[in-house]
Amino acid sequence: VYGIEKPQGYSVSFHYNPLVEYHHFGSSHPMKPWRLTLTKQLILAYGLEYAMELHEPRSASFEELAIFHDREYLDFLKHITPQNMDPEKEEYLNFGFGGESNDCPVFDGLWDYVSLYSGASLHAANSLLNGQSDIAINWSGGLHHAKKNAASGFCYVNDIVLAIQHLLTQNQRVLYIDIDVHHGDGVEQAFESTDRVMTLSYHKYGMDRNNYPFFPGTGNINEMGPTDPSNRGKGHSLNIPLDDGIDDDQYTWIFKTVTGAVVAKYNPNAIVLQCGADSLGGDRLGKFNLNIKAHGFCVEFIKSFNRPLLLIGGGGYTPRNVARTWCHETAVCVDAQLHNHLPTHLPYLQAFQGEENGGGVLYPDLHNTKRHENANTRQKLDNIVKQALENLRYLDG
Ligand code: ZLV
Ligand code: CA
Ligand code: ZN
Repeated sequence: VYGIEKPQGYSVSFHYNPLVEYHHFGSSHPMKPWRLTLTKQLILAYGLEYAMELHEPRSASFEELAIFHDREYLDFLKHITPQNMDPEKEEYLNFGFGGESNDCPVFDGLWDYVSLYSGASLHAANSLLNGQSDIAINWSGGLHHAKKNAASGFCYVNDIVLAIQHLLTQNQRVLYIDIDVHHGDGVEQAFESTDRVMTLSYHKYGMDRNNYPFFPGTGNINEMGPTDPSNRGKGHSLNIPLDDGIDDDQYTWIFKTVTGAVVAKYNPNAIVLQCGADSLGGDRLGKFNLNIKAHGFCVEFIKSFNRPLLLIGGGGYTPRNVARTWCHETAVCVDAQLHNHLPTHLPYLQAFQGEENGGGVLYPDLHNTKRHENANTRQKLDNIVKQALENLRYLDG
């Protein structure tokens, strides 16, 4: 704005098609694409659009999605509607729909929705590939549970796998890091047989009071992918199982210790960071106790490695805190500091007011909202780190 020189710092691109906001999973479903409207409004109200390049990507095509997904599954996704669906049909269950919880409902515009968020991740990856940006952001993506032939956990198409596949066309090694409170099982599984992708997920792991496993039930410390020594993917998945109520200090410590060791050892050419905001305190589904700045620390830390970086969204079920977090993380990318007091001209300002802990601010204290007792002890975390560093030795071959 103030002259013709290229500004210092990183060039950041923001990939977002607003059509994605108009899709609804159903009124009682926790996934609210509307959180993306709030995120975008907050980013605009703080003026962050002047510090990055905005892109409105087109939808991904059937052929682009077929690079990872089975065609029969995509055919099903493309044609299923609430009117023509038949829950009795076997393919419906086989493709991950229905079931008692109905995590993955059929809703109007499903195909448009999946191709929009996937198109944005592909476009963001492309912008890294052609050198247009150093950091590319798609808050509408990050749907890490989708399998090549099945929907799972609110995820129908795996935009992360597609974006990584695209990055692999010009990068020898891609590191995937996942700070969503759930295990990034779909991405892990997709690349279990290659050494060109390493996956690292931090998540809640364990049983609840009624002895049900926290979704998806995988991701213990000893799950490192295939163990067959002839498998190239051996040791290229690392899982960090955490317990309820983990706090800022514990999380940032374990994140920096383990992630730092992984980056040093694997030396990736590009990094993909899934920033699921359900790891915050007060999330409707999550069990952790993180504040926004601790979550954002993960972005700062990854950014400091100076590798092409793709930032994508993911879970996040308390929409106002999702918006706050992703706005803060957008600011981290462009090196901006934001005022705690929300801009007064913010549309939907009401959505951020009248909260117990700090309505009207960007950084409320989330520690005491829907409090989860901290079940993580120093000793347990030390052991996890020890085991994780030991697991990394498998990378030596
Ligand atoms: O954030 O909660 O626990 C990326 C992501 O990682 C389950 N599904 C399934 C397996 C048996 N249970 C059903 C239990 C339902 C409990 C009530 C809900 C209420 C309405 C709709 C969905 C849920 C729900 N479902 C809460 N947790 C689940 C998980 C799936 C979590 C996906 C996380 C997605 C976007
Ligand atoms: Ca995770
Ligand atoms: Zn999640």
